[in-house]
Amino acid sequence: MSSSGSNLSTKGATVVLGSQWGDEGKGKLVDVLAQEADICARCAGGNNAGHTIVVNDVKYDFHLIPSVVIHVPSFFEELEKLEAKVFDFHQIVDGLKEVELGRASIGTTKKGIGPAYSSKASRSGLRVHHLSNIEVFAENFRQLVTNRIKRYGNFEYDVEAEIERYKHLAIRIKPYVVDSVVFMHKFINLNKKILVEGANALMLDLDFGTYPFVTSSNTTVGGVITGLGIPPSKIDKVIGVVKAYTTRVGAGPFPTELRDVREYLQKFGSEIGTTTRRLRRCGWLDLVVLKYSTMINGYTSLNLTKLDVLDQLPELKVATAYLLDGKPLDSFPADLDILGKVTVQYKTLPGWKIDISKCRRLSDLPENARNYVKMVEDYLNVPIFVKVNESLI
Ligand code: 2SA
Ligand code: MG
Repeated sequence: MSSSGSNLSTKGATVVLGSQWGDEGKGKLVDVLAQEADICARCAGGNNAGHTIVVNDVKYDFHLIPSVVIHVPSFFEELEKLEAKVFDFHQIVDGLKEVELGRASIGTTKKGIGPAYSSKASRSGLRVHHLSNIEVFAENFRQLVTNRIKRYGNFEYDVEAEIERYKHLAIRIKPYVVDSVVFMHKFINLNKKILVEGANALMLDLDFGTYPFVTSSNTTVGGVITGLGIPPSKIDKVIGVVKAYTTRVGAGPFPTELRDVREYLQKFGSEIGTTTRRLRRCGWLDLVVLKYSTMINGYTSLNLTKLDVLDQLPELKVATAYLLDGKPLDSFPADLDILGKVTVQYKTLPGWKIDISKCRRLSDLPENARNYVKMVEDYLNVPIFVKVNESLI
């Protein structure tokens, strides 16, 4: 096991990605690594994401900073608390679409992410540079809303007031806007330490996640390239953040979800959504998910988080295979009907029943906790560094 892995590369970007269904603790790792970074960039997602960072007992919630699809008013709200392109109507449409889906709803954050990315994919979206010509912006904006009304019926929305609001926001946002391709390349060529933070996580990826129960962007390593305009050869390290158990917010398949440990994990792991305050669904660690995740993202190291949440459990289960008609599947199935039919095969490990929250080195951990870490590392064949509270060990 490597003792560190926290140093940022100067040979290319260091990327931090969520390896499960999100909320693995990317924000905490990024907070630690950012101290030595020259540049921090987000490459996907928007204000659906949520980070809780506690510094000296003060809790900060981050959603957009730094980000890709932007709800401009939230961006300023967040900046103000601390010191692109989602519009309010996208958020309204997100809610209407969920109602329309009824029992099949995705359980989105209702932050307008799906509708914003769908405007982008249908080539009718508005980009941050459109704000430099407010008349053209206004014309396109009216068209975009008209199209949505045609599709969803006449929802209540004051288009002209929104345009007026954007006239002011356009001036305020200007100093923060750069051409990200030029910006990133300048720092790449100077061999600066670049830290890239992915949003959400692999299993929520639009292409590789549990479609349609996914978000609308590429949350995998490909999203780093399309999101920032940097070539794959300029990514040097990919750190996958892995929670020592699994959680998921919203609807969709979750093979290792378990009722009997759910309350324990929700309580001791504070598993509540940062953006929507929904309780997160909880279950055992799933190595089938992590193997699939490692294949796609090619992690150079893993950061195992929240191991101390498992402290009081007498025994721990870890999913090692999905069986269909008694035979193990090759990988995580794309077909949710197949997924619905699998039986999960578990390995049971003894717990450690000791408070490890003060452990600072891997060698400080009790043997059973070290074995748990080692088992994950061996299964995935990727070096792990562990994080308990604030230190990397
Ligand atoms: P959306 O809003 O269209 O992106 O929702 C689609 C699915 O993606 C899930 N999703 C998330 N899952 C975990 N964490 C997220 N951020 C917040 C947090 C979530 C919250 O950090 O806790 O507060 O509820 C996040 N954002 C999107 C979402 O649940 C849908 O399954
Ligand atoms: Mg989160």
